[in-house]
Amino acid sequence: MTTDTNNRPVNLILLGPPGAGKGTQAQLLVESRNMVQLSTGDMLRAAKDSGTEMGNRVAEVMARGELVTDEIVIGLIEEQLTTVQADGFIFDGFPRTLAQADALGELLEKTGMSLDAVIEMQVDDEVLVGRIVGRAEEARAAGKEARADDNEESLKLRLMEYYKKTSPLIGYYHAKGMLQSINGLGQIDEVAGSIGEIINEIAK
Ligand code: B4P
Repeated sequence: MTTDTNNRPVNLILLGPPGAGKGTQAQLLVESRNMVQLSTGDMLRAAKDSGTEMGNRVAEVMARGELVTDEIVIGLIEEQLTTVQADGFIFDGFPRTLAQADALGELLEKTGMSLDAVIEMQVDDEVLVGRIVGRAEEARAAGKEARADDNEESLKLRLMEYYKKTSPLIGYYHAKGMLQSINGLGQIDEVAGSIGEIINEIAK
């Protein structure tokens, strides 16, 4: 992967179904480009682990594979955007609904930032199931607890939620001229290469 940290900061959204590799690629961008990852999934899991009232409320919703309310996730992102300075943000798993997308647009405007690209990671459903079930098996083999939503039953609902509530964002961002779709089926470094090319082009 080509990296260049001297270029201007880039703010991007990683969009795709559960298991598309959004978190995996966001982590690589943090390491290679010093960008800041804003993962609503990680924030919600942290809230769950902290045992706060909000954490307890979201834990059950997430375990079932449903989306947490817009109000909660927009609040989490607003808190980060108004307190964290970064050489580019990666929105990982946010927005997931049209209301979240509108809220992000308003927040970016309010904080004087702009969105450079929305990268849609395309992966077939059968591959997604294999990856998620594989992650749960790996966790158990290592003596750890698997994620509560990494099972076939929750995944079915996560995929239904994605197609119903999140996939409309593809048309939303396409209409704004921001959508870039990539093949998310390759090896992790191949997918990272595709994302790197898009960022290098924007940051020129
Ligand atoms: P997230 O934490 O965002 O997780 P995800 O969509 O399931 O996975 P991701 O695409 O990041 O896949 P990953 O890299 O981990 O969401 C979890 C839940 O939180 C949601 O269901 C919802 O309840 C809640 N939530 C989060 N954001 C929300 C929002 N904005 N609004 C409402 N609710 C929200 O990869 C998965 C596996 O595949 C890993 O094991 C990885 O190693 C493997 N993998 C990745 N890329 C690969 C590749 N190229 N080849 C082979 N394996 C690969």
